[in-house]
Amino acid sequence: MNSPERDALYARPVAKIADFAFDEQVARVFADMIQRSVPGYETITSAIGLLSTRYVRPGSYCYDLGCALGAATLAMRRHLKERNCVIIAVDNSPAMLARCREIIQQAHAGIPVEIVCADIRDIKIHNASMIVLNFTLQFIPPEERLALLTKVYRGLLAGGILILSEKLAFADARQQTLHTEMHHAFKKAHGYSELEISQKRAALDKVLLPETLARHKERLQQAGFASCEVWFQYFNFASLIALK
Ligand code: GEK
Repeated sequence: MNSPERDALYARPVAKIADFAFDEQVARVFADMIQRSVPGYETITSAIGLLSTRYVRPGSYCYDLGCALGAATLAMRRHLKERNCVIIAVDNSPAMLARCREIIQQAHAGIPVEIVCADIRDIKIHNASMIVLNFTLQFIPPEERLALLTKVYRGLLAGGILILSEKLAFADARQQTLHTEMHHAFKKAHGYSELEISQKRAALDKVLLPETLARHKERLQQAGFASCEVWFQYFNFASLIALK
């Protein structure tokens, strides 16, 4: 991949901040934005590749739900050479998917990738040995999350894996403040200004709805998952492994 365009979308004062949307201008800078905004993003993405080697079964599907530019898809594909399986990468943003398509085509050929423009709440999921929700569930209205995770659970083969990565909220006010401020410190350390941080935060306020780790674990259990564990956390960003 060429080096990504630098994210400066919120660098200038904006009179009225609109809700964040995955449009063409976000798609252009997304690769840079997510690396500088999500602590541990690269570690999580590369671990998704490692996990795929262990979990993906021949003749099955891997789903990358909310694939954005396809980082998790590419990580899995790099590790799944010559395994008889297909990756299904789904996103409902045409702008993100147009770039995703280019990136996947430029990458070295490997197992087939089907790129699907759809809402992940509407697709069928079946015969899956691995499903990835890498920072996507947080954009689904909370009251619709259980139905989605139940569909994910049902679509997985026995012994299959879900990787669920999310921004977290904290029940304890001091922890919430600490993690929020440390996340902002992370963003500052990666070159974002106070103005960029506060304007982006306002844009995401009604769009990205984080929940507590306890709530996620409870819901995964309700959806049917036999076990789930956090395998990675960096401030208020965590990734869980749930097993069927
Ligand atoms: C990565 N997983 O780089 N249906 C389909 N896609 C959706 C929906 C929906 N209902 N809601 C949001 N999206 C990626 C990063 S980004 C995370 C995922 C972030 C898509 C949305 O269009 C965007 O591409 C993605 O979910 C979230 O590993 O921006 O924090």
